[in-house]
Amino acid sequence: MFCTKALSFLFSLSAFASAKTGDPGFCQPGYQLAWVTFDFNKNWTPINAGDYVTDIGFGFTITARPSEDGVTGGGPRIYDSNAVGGLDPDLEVKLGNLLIVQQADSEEPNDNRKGGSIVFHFEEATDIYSVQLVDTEETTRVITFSEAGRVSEEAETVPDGGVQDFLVNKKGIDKMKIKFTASGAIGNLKMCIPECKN
Ligand SMILES: [Ca+2]
Ligand SMILES: [Ca+2]
Repeated sequence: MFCTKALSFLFSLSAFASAKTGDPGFCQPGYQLAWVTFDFNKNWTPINAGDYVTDIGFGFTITARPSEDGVTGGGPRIYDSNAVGGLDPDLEVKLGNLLIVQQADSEEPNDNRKGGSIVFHFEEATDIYSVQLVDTEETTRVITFSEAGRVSEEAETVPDGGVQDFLVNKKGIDKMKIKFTASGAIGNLKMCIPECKN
């Protein structure tokens, strides 16, 4: 399992995230709340718009399963929300890279109008604070799997061009599935990662 020492950038963001969420006590002792984005992998190699990602090295792998009209490159595709003039202006929310389920009839990145699922598979049971949802338009479900079982919750609809942190607030998650009915994207995950032992 990676730890926070190697993640000074995430580390500083995580302090900001804690301050912003006002919940510094969420993680257990020896763990720190980290704001994991999809802009760089663990080796600080930039992740590019249009890439399909399955493992960026932060303690989980990602898979994507499109519903009708979508495609998967194994994992979700990257949409650069800082760009302008992309295929879906609703996703140009200036939050760096977003994860999307790719629509089949577009060569350029575009989230599938008929939705699909993005699933995070955690290497170790992980405490998840929140997941950031963008432009979901219709019903989105956040489904978590842990030793305690499966919990499926409905996230509030995020309007065109909107951004919302969905509060997951659950411990010991093995797997988390975000199920979009229509369009939608994921901006970040706030999760607990261990501090390094010397
Ligand atoms: Ca779209
Ligand atoms: Ca939209």
